[in-house]
Amino acid sequence: MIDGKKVLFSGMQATGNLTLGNYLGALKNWVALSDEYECFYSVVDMHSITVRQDPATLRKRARSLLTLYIAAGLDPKKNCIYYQSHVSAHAELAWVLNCYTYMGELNRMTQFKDKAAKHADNINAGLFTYPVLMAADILLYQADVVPVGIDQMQHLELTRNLAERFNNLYGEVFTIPEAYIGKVGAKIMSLQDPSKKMSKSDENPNGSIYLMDDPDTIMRKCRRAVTDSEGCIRYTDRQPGLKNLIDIYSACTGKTPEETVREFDGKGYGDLKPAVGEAVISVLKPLQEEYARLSKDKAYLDSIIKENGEKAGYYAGKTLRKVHRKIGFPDRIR
Ligand code: ATP
Ligand code: LTN
Repeated sequence: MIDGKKVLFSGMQATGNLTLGNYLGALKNWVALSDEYECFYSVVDMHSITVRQDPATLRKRARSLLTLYIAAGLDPKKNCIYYQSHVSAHAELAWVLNCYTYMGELNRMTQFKDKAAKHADNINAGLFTYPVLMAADILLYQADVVPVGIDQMQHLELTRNLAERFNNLYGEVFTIPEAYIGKVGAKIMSLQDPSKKMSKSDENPNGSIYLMDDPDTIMRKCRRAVTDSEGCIRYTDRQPGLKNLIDIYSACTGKTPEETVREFDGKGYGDLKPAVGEAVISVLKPLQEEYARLSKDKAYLDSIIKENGEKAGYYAGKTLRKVHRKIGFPDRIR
């Protein structure tokens, strides 16, 4: 609890350009929850280097992601929006937690297996212990709730297990966090292959709608989305491409999938696809405009980065000191 409010933590990696999946699965929920909780939203740049990055690009993308958080509607005066690498307690707690995590637990992580297969030439120890750093992120702020897409559930389970293991050994040190998965949009699939999630690191740019895509591009990608030959608008796992389009439309318009199916009753894919395009455009247009405006205001962004980095450091430091005391590290001499 901070000032009588429950705490929320979440983060995104500064790798690649954000997709509509990132927005509907995560960012949109962040905004919806931001009044109710005391929120920490991190640009997790330390996670990004588990895959090789070009330094100049990483720096640019990290700033762009932080700007997008604000452009999407998070008020940086109320929400702590900051760079993970500016708060050294993340690395310090991750080290401690590494010593309480079993190899077997990390071996089971499906994201590790996927990423290791994708980057076979660079299966580094950081990629393997990635979930431990994520646990440190969450536990440092004593977060009650963590809004993520479904793909992150396994990491969140590990975080809970680590927190419980630690508390069993040392008393009530960490709050046990809960995942928050949005009802619609928790897993947006690729427009070209509806068996795969829409991903910012997909090689096929037609599979993903990027948050910065212009209206023509969005329309073209929606019209070309892979569907099926049944031709009838239903919401079923047998028609995964169509189901995904219904999910996107519903998430963008605030309707339920059932309402969407009713709206398109008797109509065909040729009606639905451009409607999905329009719905996406109307969600992304204000976000893009705000992003363009904010990006020009260097002094404002710099002040946010400084103030929020310090605020995060304050809360993270409190937890880290408690952990150090519990595990038997000597007190600092003041
Ligand atoms: P990458 O493709 O590089 O692994 P990513 O697109 O999966 O990245 P992350 O930075 O790992 O993006 O995820 C940021 C947040 O967006 C997470 O909460 C994740 O669950 C959510 N997310 C990512 N892709 C989707 C998707 N297709 N549908 C819903 N949520 C998603
Ligand atoms: N692993 C997450 C990003 C992430 C995160 C976190 C999400 C790092 N630390 C803490 C929620 C809470 C991902 O790949 N999407």
